[in-house]
Formats: sequence, C-alpha cells, structure tokens
Amino acid sequence: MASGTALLYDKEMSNYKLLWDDPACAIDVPERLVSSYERLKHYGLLERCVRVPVREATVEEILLIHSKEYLEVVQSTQFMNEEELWKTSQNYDCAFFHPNSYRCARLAAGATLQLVDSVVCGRVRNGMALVRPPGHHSQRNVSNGFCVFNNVAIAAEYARRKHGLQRVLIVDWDIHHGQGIQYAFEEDPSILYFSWHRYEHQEFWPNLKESNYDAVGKGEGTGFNVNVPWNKIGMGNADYIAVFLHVLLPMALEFNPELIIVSAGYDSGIGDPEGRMCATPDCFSHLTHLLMQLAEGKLCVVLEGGYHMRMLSESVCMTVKTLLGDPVPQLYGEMTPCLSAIESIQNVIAAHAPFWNCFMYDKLTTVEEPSTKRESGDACPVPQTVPYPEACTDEAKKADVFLQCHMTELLLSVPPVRTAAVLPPQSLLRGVQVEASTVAVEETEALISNSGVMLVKEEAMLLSLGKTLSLLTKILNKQIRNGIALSPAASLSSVVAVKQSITLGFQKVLCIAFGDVDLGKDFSDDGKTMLLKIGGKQNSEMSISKYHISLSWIEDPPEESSFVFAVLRFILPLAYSYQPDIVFITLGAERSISVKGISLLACFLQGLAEGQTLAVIQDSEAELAEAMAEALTAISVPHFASGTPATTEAVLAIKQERQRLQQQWKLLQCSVN
Ligand code: Q9C
Ligand code: ZN
Repeated sequence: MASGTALLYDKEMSNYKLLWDDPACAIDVPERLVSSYERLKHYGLLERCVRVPVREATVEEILLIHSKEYLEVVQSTQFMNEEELWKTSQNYDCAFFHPNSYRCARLAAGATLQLVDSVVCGRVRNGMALVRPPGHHSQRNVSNGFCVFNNVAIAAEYARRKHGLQRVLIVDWDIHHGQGIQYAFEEDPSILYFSWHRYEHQEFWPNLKESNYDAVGKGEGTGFNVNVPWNKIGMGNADYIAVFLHVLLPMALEFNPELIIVSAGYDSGIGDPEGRMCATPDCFSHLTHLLMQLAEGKLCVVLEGGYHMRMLSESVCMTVKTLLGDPVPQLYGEMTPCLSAIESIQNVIAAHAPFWNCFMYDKLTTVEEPSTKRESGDACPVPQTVPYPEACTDEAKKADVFLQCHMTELLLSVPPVRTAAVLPPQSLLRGVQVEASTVAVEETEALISNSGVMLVKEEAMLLSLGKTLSLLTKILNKQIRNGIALSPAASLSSVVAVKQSITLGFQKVLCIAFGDVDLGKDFSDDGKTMLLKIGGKQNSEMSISKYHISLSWIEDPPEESSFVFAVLRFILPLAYSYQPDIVFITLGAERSISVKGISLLACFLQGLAEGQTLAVIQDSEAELAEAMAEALTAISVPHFASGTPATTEAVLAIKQERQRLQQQWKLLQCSVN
C-alpha cells in the first residue's frame, strides 16, 4: 500500500482579489491561502509532506464539467478593465473576477487533478490541495459563491474517464451546499455526493429547495445524492460526528468507493462568520481519520471555503497532520448532538432508506414538525466560545482567543514508537517493535491476586503478562502509541491490565472484548471502565449497567455486514460518547467476528484515546495478530465493503441495546421517536 502525504500549493493562487466594494464577497481574501500555508510551515508539517507541483488544468479538462461558452467568458476576463470585470461579475450570484482569476482557477483545478493523479497512481497514500478560487458552487454555465471552475467535480469526472474508476465518493464538509457538484452528478450512480450545509429551512444562501434532504438524486443516480440540511446554527463536534457515524459511513462502506475527494471548506468551524457553527479544529482530525479508513486510504482533500483565518489555518493543519498519521487528539466538548441535528439525521435516513441496505431496518419516517419550526425547547447552543478574557461581543474575535489557548492543548507529544508487541519467543510482526522488558514476576503475581482472578503459575503466562504491563506503562508515558500482547490467557491478561491501567492513572478505560473472555464480576460501576462484550458466551457474572454492556446475536455463519452495522452505529457512538483515554481490544478464543471486521474496528478506534490502544490476543490467533499489526501500524487499511444487509437478528439486538443506553450515551441516538 502506498505511503506519504502530498501537498499542493502555489502562491500564485493568492494573486487575485476583489477590486471593488462588495460586502458579500469581501471575505474571500488572498490571506486565506497564505496563512494556511504559513501555519503548516510553523508546525513543521510542510517538510513532512511530499511536494507535488501544481499545473494548470487543460481546456479539455475544464470542459469535462463546464460549457465552452462559459469557459470563453472566464477566459475573456483576463483582458478586462475594472468596470468590465464588475459587469461580468454581476451576471452571477456572489462572484467576482480579477484579471488573474482565470489563471488561478486553472491552477486550482489543475492542482486538484495532480492530487488525484498522485493518489490514484499510488505515488502517495493521500494528500491535500490548498487552492483558490474554491469550486463547489460553480456550474456548467455559471460562476457562483466565489467559485469559478468546479475543481472537485472536474477531478471526480477525470478520475472516472482517465483512470477508469467506477465509484468515487465526494464528501463536502464546507458549510455551504455544493449545488454545483450536486447538479453535475445527480443522475450519476458512480459518484456518491454527500454534503451537509447550513439551511435553516431554505432561509440561508443559496436558498435552494434542492438542498434539502429529499433531494436524493435523479434517474439512475437516485440514492446517490445525500444532503444533510442544518436548520440551526451552532452545530458542533457531536453533531458532525453523529452524522458521520449514522449516515455517511454506513452508506460509504456499502458504496465501496475506490477514491474519496473531500470538498474541504472550514467555514463549518467555530468563529466563521458565514457558517456560525461550533466545530473545533480537532473535529476535522476526526472527520479526516474516519474517512482514511475507506477506499484503502485513498483520500484527496481539496480546500473550498473558510473565512476565519485562525480557524481555517489551524484546521488545515489538523487535517494534514491526520493525513500524515499523527495521533488524533481527543474531541473537545460534550458529546451530545442537539435535537435539531438528530431530526436532520432522521430525515436523511428516512429519505435514503429505500436505496440503501444499511438503512433497511431503521423504519424511520421524516419529522413532520421539526423543532426549529415549532420553536420548542431545542437546546442547540448558538456559538459561544468558552473562555475568553475581556468583555467582547465579536464572535470572530472570541473564537480567536479561544483557539489561541485551545490549540496549545491539542499539541500532543507524538510517541517515538508507534507499535510494540509482546510475542512468544522467536516470533516477529512486521513494523512492530518487540517488547523485551518486563515487570518482576512477584509484582505480576501480586497484581493478579489483587485483581481477583485466580493466580496462574504458568511461566509463559506470567512472562507474557509481565511484558504486557511494562508495555502499558510505556503507553502511559507516551513512549509507545499502541501495542499488541499475545497471551496464553488473553482473558486473564486483559482483566489484570485493565485494572492496572486505572492504578497507573488512566481515567477512563474502554475495554471491548470478543469471544470467550471472562471480564469477571468485580469491575465496579464507577465509570472508570466501560466494558463492552461482543458475541461469545453470555457472561453470567457480568452485571449489566450503563458501563457494562453485552451485545450478542445468534448468527451462523457470522455476517460481516452485521458487524459493520454494530461498529458504526453502536460501538463507535458508545466509544465517542464515553471518550476513553485508553482502549483495550481483547480477543479470546472462539470469537465469532471475522479478522477483517476486527481490523476495521481497530482502525476506527485509533481515533479515540489519542490512538492509545492495546490489543490483547489469545496466542493461538496468529492470523488475527498479523491483521492487528497492520491496523495499528497503519501499514495498510483493511479493504472492506458490506453490500449485503445486516441480519434482522443483529439489528434487533443492537436497536434494543441502543434504546437502553441512548439516554446516557447520547451519540447512540439517531431519531427523535
Ligand atoms: N449572507 C464558499 O464557501 N455568501 N463560498 C452569501 C449570505 C456567499 C461561499 C451571503 C458565500 C459563498 C466556497
Ligand atoms: Zn462555504
């Protein structure tokens, strides 16, 4: 699998600007590009990327999406005086031309194509293009919303024609609806377009009826256009994550894209004057990380909007840092989606249920009377940036002060070793450092008896556990990011290690166990541990509570799609709601989940706890250990598609547990009734 992250940037794209007074266009300033680039330099991210040169898109490439007449209009702006430029601009909604606009627009589209070439040909794994002008509003015949050529639409069409791709996913996290992309592909089933956008029941620009959730595509493309309208401002991290987990990712895994292109606007973040939303820069790390687990990691991120300089540049940095494989920071704030967001989620699922197996059993109807129309007690907060010192009414300034201190908290120390493993003598795992040190046998024995498990005097077991505990300490000390421990007694090892992590000072430990694992009876219900047992024998000793969760369904043979459903719509929402600071994955014998399924889960789980994951695996499971090593080192991304629906049994079991737990763990909720 390819490695490396491409970065595309040319200062030339900052060499055009608004030449007259127009408040609606004044926010698209050259500084947007320059400050993002300077920030990447500041964090030392630039030199870690592969610099790919920018080129101009050719006329043929532009004509993949735009008409000849429109291209000629844009070309003609090169030689216009200011008055002619102004006149031409007035033919469009929220557009402005400058003598250098044509050149920059060709570079923006060309940079996007260069990025797609680099990723599709495997010269890099992923990458980002910092471009200007943006693209997603522009259409066959029109410029719109600062956009001249539709960079992402051109690139998607190019990926199909030039590289023969059959399925491309476009994720538009800009806060405006990329109606230009929707129009280009609404009849096309080979391009799945997903966009969330500020909508406010059509009161927000561009005020289109077709930006609503019921625009699902047309003709052959029906079901391949996904709109998530936001009917309130103030949407934040929890709302965005909820939509990814409950809506986008299930569809994306079923669609099975060969490439993902992101229309990456950062006007969906806090402090932005256009979006007026609340997401913090760390949220973009998570969105990026979640998408990196699809399409075998082939992810092209392309800049669209973003008008708050600090928010924009810090978020660009978080995105690139994540593409490079750095640990993902903990998500900021309460993990509670607001009522209006849940209504939007429900509506999108209801609208798309006829076309997607993943929504087959949701059985949802649309919300006829949304809370935002009723003006009822929707608790969705208006942007309110938390700690700011001086009395200040300017939202942008508040966000500035907030980000100044928030970003210093996000600067994690990156452990020098990514993955280490406790292995039987003479064995190795690719890309993994073998853990050699161990804690003393007496100490190990003492910890076992303190843990309330039966003391086993078997030498191999004690040695494995001793090393596992040593590895755990190194994870705590940020010497190692994650680890794998092969044990002759996985169940016992993980019980002792989970208990020891609390003693060592971890605050919240998430333990997900598969197969015959006895998590014991004496984990207290104090919130320091969340135990999640999947499949295997029912554990009679384990009492059920909001922190002790057991999920099993009878399925023979086990369906991978049922497990994917459980991962996206149960396990990850729980994990994101709990916000652990270390994650254990315990794999006993007799597991009923496939190796692929478990590696997919392990990949996603690295978005939690800053990637501090410890997988404890029964030593007979060699194949699983290898797959786990690939997942934790990120040497490869498991290829995973789930076209078949989950089984009724699985969905019912999951829904029932979701009902029981959604009051406590709010990200589980995806409908209002
Ligand atoms: N009060 C991009 O983000 N503003 N374009 C309309 C609403 C238009 C944004 C005015 C904003 C266009 C790429
Ligand atoms: Zn935008």
